[in-house]
Amino acid sequence: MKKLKIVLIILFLGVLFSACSNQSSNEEESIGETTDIEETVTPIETASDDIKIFTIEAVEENWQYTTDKVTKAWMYNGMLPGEEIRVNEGDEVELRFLNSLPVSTALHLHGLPIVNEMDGVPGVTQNVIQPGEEFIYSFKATLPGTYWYHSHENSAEQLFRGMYGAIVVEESTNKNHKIDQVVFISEWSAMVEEMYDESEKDGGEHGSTGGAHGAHGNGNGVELPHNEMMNDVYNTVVINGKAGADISGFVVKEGESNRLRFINSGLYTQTIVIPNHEFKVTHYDGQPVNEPTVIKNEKLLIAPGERYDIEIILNNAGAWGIEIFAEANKEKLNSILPLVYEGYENERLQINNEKLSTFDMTKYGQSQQIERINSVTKEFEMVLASNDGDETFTINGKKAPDLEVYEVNEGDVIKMTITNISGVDHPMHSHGHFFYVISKNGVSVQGSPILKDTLNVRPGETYEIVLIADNAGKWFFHCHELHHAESGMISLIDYAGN
Ligand SMILES: [Cu+2]
Repeated sequence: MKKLKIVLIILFLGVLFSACSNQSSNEEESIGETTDIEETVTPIETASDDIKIFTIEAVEENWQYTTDKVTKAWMYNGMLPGEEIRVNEGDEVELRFLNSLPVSTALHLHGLPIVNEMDGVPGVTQNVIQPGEEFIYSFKATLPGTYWYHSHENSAEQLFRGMYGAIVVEESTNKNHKIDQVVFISEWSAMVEEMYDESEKDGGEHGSTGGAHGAHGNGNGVELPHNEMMNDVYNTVVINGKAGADISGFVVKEGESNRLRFINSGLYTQTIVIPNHEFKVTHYDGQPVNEPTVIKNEKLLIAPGERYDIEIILNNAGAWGIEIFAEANKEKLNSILPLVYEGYENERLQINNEKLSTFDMTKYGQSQQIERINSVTKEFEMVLASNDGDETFTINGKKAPDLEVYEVNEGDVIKMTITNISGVDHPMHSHGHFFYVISKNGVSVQGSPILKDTLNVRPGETYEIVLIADNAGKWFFHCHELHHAESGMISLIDYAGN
């Protein structure tokens, strides 16, 4: 059985690798870039005292997921998740990045409003950072919120191996929560790790491990689609770098104010179940919800790349377990994050026992007029589809390197209609821009304005979004299921004159 699985994974990864190795070399060609990109970075010597400086080193070290599971990981500053970058609104920030890995990489600052040169996309906004090289990422922390940084090179593998960390920009007001913590959700698989290691031994030639593009075979002529292959190999939920009973939770007191910042850095849409407590969803992708109301008995879905900040009303003392699981693969991908009141530390964790519906952000919070989004100047379509039995994923029938390019002018107000006609979720992430979600399946948003940088478009769904083109450059708009991105599901927002 194991041998069969290995064969399957070779095919699986072969397809991914061949897709991703083709991608970065040809993207440049398709969008008119040369290999060498002129980089303007602040020299270290001129950094003033007013700048908050963080040193981030990408390293290969062992990481202990559980008391008995140690693996070789690629991490930022030897930690999983990587060292948290926590700054105040208005701070000037410098991330001095050093690549001490045996492979090339680059750092994407996910969600943060930044200039194009800091976006960390090799071949588009910067040259890839070779082993031993440094790069300085600088930004002004203008907009409070929950963000994250992660690799944008060979990203399905590099995130899998541990290359992600949080960036928290704290508000100047309303910041004194007793508990304010990031919860990263991800997945791990011994089989996938083994395959990545094998491919390195083969000389690191992605694409050499097998596959031509085509359906995944199981050796008996039976084809397995992408999502079934995924469910076959990913078997461990990782919460803040730990798995199973080693997941570390929260010890709380009744009435304590709290802010839990959930970030999905993995590949699956995950479900979060807050057990037998009321809670509020205060932020989508770091941006505040207008007048969030208290809810109960609702499960929250969080897709790859998304963030949700929540506040739990702590009034039900006991030892509780927050369930976090991937509905598409619950049998293997499930976990418990402890939420334990002081005095209940030795009790057995209880999970939710109430009936749940699914949180609907289109009807949550208080509505509010956003004038700017009414004067639309351009309209685009984004049709998300798959070919070859979910082997390759496309946008408007195109895939990277021959990607869909949305040409815009600075000042445009862009209405984009996004439709998913494939059979799997596509969490679509826009670099350098937030967008307003204005309707879902033809029904206007009823509740709070929804400002996001990552929107999960599920099979059969249609959303209208409005994006204000106020940040010139070349920006990816891609699926954050990174296998899908590597198989081609990437588009580009390209400003005239860039
Ligand atoms: Cu996708």
